[in-house]
Order: sequence, then C-alpha cells, then structure tokens
Amino acid sequence: MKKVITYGTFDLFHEGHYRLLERAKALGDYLIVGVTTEHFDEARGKVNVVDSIMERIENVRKTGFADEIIIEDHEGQKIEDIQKYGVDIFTVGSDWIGNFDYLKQFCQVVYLERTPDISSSMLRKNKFQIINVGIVGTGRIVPRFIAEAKYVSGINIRCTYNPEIIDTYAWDNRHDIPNYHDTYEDFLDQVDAVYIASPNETHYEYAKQALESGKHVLCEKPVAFTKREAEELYGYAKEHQIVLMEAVKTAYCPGFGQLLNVAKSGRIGEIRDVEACFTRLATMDSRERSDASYGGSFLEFSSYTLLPAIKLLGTEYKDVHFDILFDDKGVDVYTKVSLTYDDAMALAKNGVAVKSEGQLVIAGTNGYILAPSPWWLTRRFEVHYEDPGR
Ligand code: C2G
Repeated sequence: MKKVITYGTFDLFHEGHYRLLERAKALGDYLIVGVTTEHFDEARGKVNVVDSIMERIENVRKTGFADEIIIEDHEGQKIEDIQKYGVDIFTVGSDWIGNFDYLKQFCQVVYLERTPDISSSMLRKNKFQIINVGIVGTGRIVPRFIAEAKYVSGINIRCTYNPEIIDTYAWDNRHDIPNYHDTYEDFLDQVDAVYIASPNETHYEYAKQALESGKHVLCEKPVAFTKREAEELYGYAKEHQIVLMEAVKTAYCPGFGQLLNVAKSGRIGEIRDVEACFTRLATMDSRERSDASYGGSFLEFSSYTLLPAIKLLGTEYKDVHFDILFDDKGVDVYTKVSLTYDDAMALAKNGVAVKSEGQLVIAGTNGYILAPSPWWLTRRFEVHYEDPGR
C-alpha cells in the first residue's frame, strides 16, 4: 500500500485545496492530511487565519479524499510523521517548490501544480472560489504585497496595471505576473478585486471605476482627498455590497488590536490623551518631498498617527487644529494635528524632514500605555502606573 502525506492550513477552503487533495489521493492508496494549528501558523508567519481548526478539519474531511487527518503543530514534525506512518510520498503545491527537498532523504517528494484560477464548473456551484486580484501600480510597495499574498488563503495575483510601463517584459519576468498598459477596462475584466498602489492623486478615480465595474477594492491610503469623495465611494460600495477597504495596515495588526483592547478595558482608567508620532526622513527626490500637492508628511503618515485617536476617542471631536512646517517648495515636511474632545485630547505628529521618536502614548486617569517605535507594526507595549514598581 502506497501512503501519501500532505499538509496545509486549509483556511477558507477553496478550489485550490480541493484539487490538491484530489491529486494527492490519486498519487497512492492511502492519504494522510496534516492540518496546521493556529500556533504553528503564527510561528511560520501566517497570522490571520479565519476558520477555526475544527472547521478546517471538517472541510478537509468533507472532501472524502483523506483516509486519516492529523494535526501539525511544530517545526520538524514532517520528518517525524513520515517515519511514524511509513509514508512513501510527501506532496504539496508548487508554491512550495524547493522548500521541502530536504524530505527527499526520507521519501519521494512531489510538487503538484498549484491552482491559479477558478474553473467554471466550480463557479457554477458557487463555492471554492479563488479571488483573482489585480494590482494597480508597480511601485515600491508592490513586491511586498506579492510576497505577503502567499500567506493569504484563496487569492491569486492575476496581473498588474501600469499605463506607463513601456518595457513590460522586465516586469513580467521578475514577478511572473503580466502587466496591462493599455486600457484599465481590459485589466478590470481579468480580476475580481483590485489592490490600488498607484500615486496618491490617482486613487480615487481608479477606485471609483473599479467599484463601478463591480470589483472589490483594497486601496492604499488615502483613498480620497475629500470627505465628499470618500463618502461617495464608501456609499457606492455599501449600496452595491462590494468591499472597499483602505490599506491602513496598523488597523489590522493583531498587536495593535490587543493594545486597543487593553486601553478600552479600563486598565489605565479613563483615556484623556492619545499622542502618536511617525516620521521617516525622505530623500529630496522622493515623491514625499518633491510633490507639494500630493506628497508631504500629512498625506504620508496621518492615517497612521490619527488612527489610535479615532479608534479610542471617536470622530466627534470638538475642534481640530494644524501646525505645519513647510519647506521652500511648499511641501509640509512636519505636521502636527491636534484634536480636542469633550474630556480628552489627541496629537498626531508626522514628519518627512524632521526626525523624532516614533512612539504612541495613551494617557489615562490611572496610568498610561506606551508602545515604542515602531508602534504602527505593534510588537510590544507597556502599561505604566504612578508606582514604577507595578
Ligand atoms: N494550494 C494549491 N492551489 C492554491 C492554493 C493552495 O494547490 N491556489 C495548495 C498548497 O500548495 C498546499 C495546500 O493547497 O499544498 C494547502 O494550502 P494552504 O492551506 O495555503 O497551506 P500552506 O500554507 O501551503 O501549508 O505545513 C504546512 C504546509 O507546509 C503548507
């Protein structure tokens, strides 16, 4: 009897998972499927798993392909399992090519072609959908998005759009993702959702067109420059039941969520002041420092620095005040935004040509929370009291 083993998170169970298990089973007579625990996934950098382990196991079981389901909870377990169960073939999708070659000393290793797309038969059943994502822009942030997408269940980066790329060949080769440079409409036809990472001044139009074509939108901040435009976009998305999200990463960082919960729990008493700072010295030729209309410190950082205040104190501030230092081109190189509430206040400090300590301090009536730099990628925070011994 030929024993096959495969592993995965199987979160938001989709067609790619189904087809992988189907082919894994066909490689032998007996299929063992290892489903990862949340802790193991966290340890390997997969932080936002949605389904519980019970649901993920149930979804694997329902396919009928697995003869046995086991739990994977630690590094090095694959070798143990291969020996323990007398496995002949280890298999996994081609997104992992090369990563598991070290298992060849224990059994045969087979990489199965990963499923890039939705097949029409699966679509008709309206399940197991893989979301095809198109990226608008090919700038600095895009390679990071592509790398990170590997850890997200059920998405496939389908293509990019950049009307200014003449030499698409170089881009395609580096990332193995085709670029569209003719019409935005053709590009939109290829995808279910778009991630907009183009220059600030183009966000609103790209987002609007995408939404009007029924595509979900994740847009780099700021999605728009005015309240009217933002309300229009969010209103349209809500009315048509399409997702529109602004890519303010900190809002989705698990550590930041925990920090907010501690602040709201009453541990430091009533919250009276929220002060956040984010500065990064930009080079003179960078977009941040050379573009007086759409560059500058406020547009670059305030969606981060205002986030803790808005999350903790809300949007009903009584007064807002700006203090700004401009350079000789008219770029705001250092901007402080002060918010006044009925019984609290907040300060957001942003800099592209002024360097300061990038920390977040939340002051309460009993104590304060300090999140050191980089608080916007919250890894740790401290709770302090009058008594330094606590
Ligand atoms: N897969 C696929 N096609 C997709 C997506 C995933 O064939 N479009 C495959 C993956 O290559 C993997 C399996 O489906 O073989 C499960 O995928 P995930 O749930 O994303 O798990 P993964 O992170 O790949 O776990 O120890 C865990 C393993 O190393 C892999």
